[in-house]
Amino acid sequence: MTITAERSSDASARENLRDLLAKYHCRVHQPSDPPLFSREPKSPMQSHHWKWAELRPLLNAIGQGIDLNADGPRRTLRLASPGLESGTTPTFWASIQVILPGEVAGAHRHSASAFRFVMEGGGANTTVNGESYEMNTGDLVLTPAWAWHDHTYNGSTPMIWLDILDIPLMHVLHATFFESYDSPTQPVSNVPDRSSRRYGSGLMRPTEPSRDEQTLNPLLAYKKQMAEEALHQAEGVVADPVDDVILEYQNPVNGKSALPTLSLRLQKLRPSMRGAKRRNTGCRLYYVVRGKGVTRAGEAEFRWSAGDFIVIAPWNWHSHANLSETEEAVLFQVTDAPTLKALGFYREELEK
Ligand code: GTQ
Ligand code: FE2
Repeated sequence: MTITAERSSDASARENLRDLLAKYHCRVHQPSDPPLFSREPKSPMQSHHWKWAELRPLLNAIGQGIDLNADGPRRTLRLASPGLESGTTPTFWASIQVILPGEVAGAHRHSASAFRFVMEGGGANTTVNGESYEMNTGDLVLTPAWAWHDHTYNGSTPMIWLDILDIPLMHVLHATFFESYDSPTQPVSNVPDRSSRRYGSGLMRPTEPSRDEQTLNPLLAYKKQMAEEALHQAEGVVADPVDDVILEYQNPVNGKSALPTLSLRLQKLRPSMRGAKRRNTGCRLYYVVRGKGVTRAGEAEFRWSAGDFIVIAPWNWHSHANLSETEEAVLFQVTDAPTLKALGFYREELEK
């Protein structure tokens, strides 16, 4: 018997078994099924670049066109990467939230972890489990899984921030929980910035963290000034060959990533920096805080400047360069590396 004949008789045997097995909610692999494995990741997702000049008018359009009811969904512009059905990466979504003077984004909680990185404006407040944190450009505020949160804004011009949530991961694990609070805002406790007072120095911490503080990150807000100062101090010490000077916002109790699923980072590409190439499982999203540069990802070349976003698809070779000889470039980076590492799926390669 030839090999082709064997294959086709095996194929028809499999096909013939299909209905019998299906009756008992079982199946065998069919020749028409996609292969279980590939030699290396084959993601339908493509790396992508969103330019601030193109996002800005879209944000104005959703600001004018979409209502924000205090008990309804948020007013957000989602970054939907090419090749994915929805969302920015297989595990997390990036959206830009627009809030107008006087508005309230009402209180709720969900099993997805989230955070906000303020892109423009200031003076909004996010209340997280009764603690209230002011949001100004460059600040980071966490809303860990299942924390009540609402946003209020009393400023005079529209304010925008980056929202990241691990929604696709929550969906694929069928672990969605959501609850609305019974009024638009929650009461603020008499120590409104408790987590900052206990953990905000980044150097010292309470000798006896409570049980709750050890479960999820007990530090809810990271101020721009402290993060930038830390990054400045790190300059001139050993740098990353790809990302140059880079620091992670850490959980001060266990030294791990700020959220269990996501690592949040601030990095500086020094003037004229030309980085090495890397590829890794999982995705990286970059938001350009300031500066000008170029990122190469797979076959693509993205020339970026302040306000742009770049996402790197899984296992795409990527590298960065700062195009200025005098100005530094500062990027805020999010990666789902903690998810992949926790599950044994993390790999990376540096081009030699
Ligand atoms: O601000 O609570 O972009 O619940 C998506 C879901 C923001 C939020 C989003 C949310 C929020
Ligand atoms: Fe939310």
